[in-house]
Amino acid sequence: MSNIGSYEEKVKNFKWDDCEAELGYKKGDIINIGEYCTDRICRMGKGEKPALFWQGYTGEIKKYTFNRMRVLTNTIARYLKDLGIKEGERVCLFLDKVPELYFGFLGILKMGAIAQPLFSAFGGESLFTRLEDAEATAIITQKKHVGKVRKILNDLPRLKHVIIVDDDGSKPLRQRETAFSMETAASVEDFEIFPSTAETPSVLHYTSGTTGKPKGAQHVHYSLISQYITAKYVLDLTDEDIYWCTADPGWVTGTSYGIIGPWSNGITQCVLDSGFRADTWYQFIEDHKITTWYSAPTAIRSLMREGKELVQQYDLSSLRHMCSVGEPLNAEAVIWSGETFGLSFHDTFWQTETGSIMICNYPGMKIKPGSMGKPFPGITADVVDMKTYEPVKKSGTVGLIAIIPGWPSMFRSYWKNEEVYRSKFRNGWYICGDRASIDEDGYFWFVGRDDDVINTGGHLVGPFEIESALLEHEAVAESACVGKPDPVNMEVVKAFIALKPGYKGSDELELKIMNFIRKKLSPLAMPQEIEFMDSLPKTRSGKIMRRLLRAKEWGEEIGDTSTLEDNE
Ligand code: 6R9
Repeated sequence: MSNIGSYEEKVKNFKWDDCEAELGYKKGDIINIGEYCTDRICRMGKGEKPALFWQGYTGEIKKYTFNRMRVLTNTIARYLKDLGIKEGERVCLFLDKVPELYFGFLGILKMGAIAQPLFSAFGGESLFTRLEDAEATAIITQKKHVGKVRKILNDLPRLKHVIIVDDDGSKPLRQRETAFSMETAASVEDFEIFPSTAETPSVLHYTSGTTGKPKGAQHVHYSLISQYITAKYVLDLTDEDIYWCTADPGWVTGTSYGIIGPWSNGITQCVLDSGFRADTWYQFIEDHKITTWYSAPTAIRSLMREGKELVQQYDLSSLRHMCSVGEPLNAEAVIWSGETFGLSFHDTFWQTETGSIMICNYPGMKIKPGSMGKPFPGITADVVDMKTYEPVKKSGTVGLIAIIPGWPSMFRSYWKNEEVYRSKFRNGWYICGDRASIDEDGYFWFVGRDDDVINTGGHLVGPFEIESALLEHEAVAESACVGKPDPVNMEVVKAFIALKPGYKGSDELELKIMNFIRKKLSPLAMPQEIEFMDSLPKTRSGKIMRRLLRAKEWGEEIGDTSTLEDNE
């Protein structure tokens, strides 16, 4: 029997108050995610239960119990407090998937600051934009990444502390740098946890939009209620499970379901700090006897490419439940996983902004391969007309995915960008910015994004950020970036570029520009293909017609081009 039992029954009887009661929380109480994920689990008698099995890329393994995690998160919290970091200040985590990332996250929350997790693969410019916007006062990083911080430090006067977690003393520290090792620092048994309440800010996750800089979706400690209950009902986590979330905490999946959801449920989880390799992944599942697995379509498609034969070389019989998030999960992937593992991946849909799973497939509920499933109990989701924002009502009609605001983990603002935040709410709905339809059985079917954001392997990249960076290259006069279909990543970035006079397009220049973006932004933002053009198609008002370029890549109808500049 699954945790959720009958989906229909749960929808009928669901109350957020019951979830609060399950967590021993009453309105107005102190609620601190750091405390709930560590101290509370220990108080429940699970102090000696493993919280984390961590495996590094060299094969090194570290194990931590809930009690050890409680003490280490205290130790980090105390260190940050002693440095002078105050409640509400932003502390950035810029680390590989090392234990310090996970415990640092909870330590920051325990002392009342706001955690800002960023991918360690980010280059200087991506890092700078987000640190500057968040006005972070401290960054926690590793030796191997500190070089990127050093380069931008002079332009970040507010960033007072650069904390290096693995400094070996071999080289002198530079300005604002401090060395801290959670393992060798004096253990802090008792820490006075910051008395956060429901609306106290907790996490600031950056996400890309079509225009402007990336936006910081701001969450609060009360998000715990949603993250706890969705981890229980959707991931179906139980006390005996060994859970693996493959996501990096630089992405919201890696915090909501790689930290808060599982640990607030007192679940043992595994972390593999290495890149994707099918054989390493299967070995990891076999070695740790992983039972529940949360991954993404891009990884699943990569596994499919490696074939069934590889799967048969491993004992994966421990697996009992598998979920996916980040992009549409193709029907073929659902069917393949059923045939290959004897279990189907359950698609889940949500966003950085929603903080927790909104629409998904539940254990025990019939899966329609290719469908995102149904709204989580307690969530009212619908598809609304693109102009009137009224529910489309008729099954099969495509519109915008919309949700009634008010669930616990809804973002509370975009950092310093109230206007864009407000623009996301229409006619009493939160508008996700995705298109879908609902069938006669109430299942949601994803159609596509309603904007120009590129979804590459589950990661959203904003065309604007890449185009801005491209303009900094000496040869580039103008550019437009769109998503181009890709069998594994769903989309990859393709850049159309008009060069400055005196430059000629060549393979060499293409490579140079690609590398320029990889270093400045990240490997994900790097265009996989560049097409040089004499000029870019524009509207009469001078806006680059990305839609036209995108349609070309997807072999779609071009649609209305009546406003095209050259189309008189
Ligand atoms: C958790 C996360 C959100 C956007 C979302 C949509 C796409 C996510 C999906 C999906 C189809 C799914 N997306 N899950 N599309 N089917 N199951 O991914 O957050 O990085 O903010 O991305 O990703 O376009 O709006 P985030």
